[in-house]
Amino acid sequence: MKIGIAALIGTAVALGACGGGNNASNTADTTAAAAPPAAAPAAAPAGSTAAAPAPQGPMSMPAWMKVDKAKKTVSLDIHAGKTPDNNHWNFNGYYKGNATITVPQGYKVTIKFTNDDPSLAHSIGVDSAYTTFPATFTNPQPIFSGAISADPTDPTKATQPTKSGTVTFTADKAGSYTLNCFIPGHAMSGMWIHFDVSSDGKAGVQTSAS
Ligand SMILES: [Cu+2]
Repeated sequence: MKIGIAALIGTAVALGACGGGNNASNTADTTAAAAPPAAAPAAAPAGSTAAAPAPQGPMSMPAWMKVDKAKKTVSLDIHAGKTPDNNHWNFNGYYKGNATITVPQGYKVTIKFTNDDPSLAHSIGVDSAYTTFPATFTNPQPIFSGAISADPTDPTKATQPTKSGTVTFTADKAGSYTLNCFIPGHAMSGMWIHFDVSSDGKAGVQTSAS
């Protein structure tokens, strides 16, 4: 995953340098030179999906999300392949960034992750806020310690159909992230949603109108 991030940063820097043409050229040159040139070709694997804009709708609290403000805990009941949408490659029916889960900073989050896809294994974890996803993840490290399901990249060992597991972590850093599957090709094909950690106590789910 580190390679993926470096590649994405490299691309962003390159795009900025190309599109800029302004008085920041010295800075851009310096930054571009610092990025490893080898990263560029791997930046945009064929078929990767561009990020959908984060949903701007009202925040609601679905039955699958429970927040205890006194205990500072959030429980999420998330099913991979809950609907047939996107070839079952979805979380509670959401995919390609068409939902945002927001939890308050400092809360302990427990995800009960169940795989309803009849045929394929899936995984879940909190990752960087990608704009495009790599085809494969190598030893992915979640944003928060523990925030990833077991054997997340291995189709034979990740969460199998009808199985479930629990992912527990503390959302100790506010920001915008993604919740995605790490099986090769899945996130790239849309198996991801937004995951925000709020610094102001906000909690809930927003979805894009469809
Ligand atoms: Cu998957």
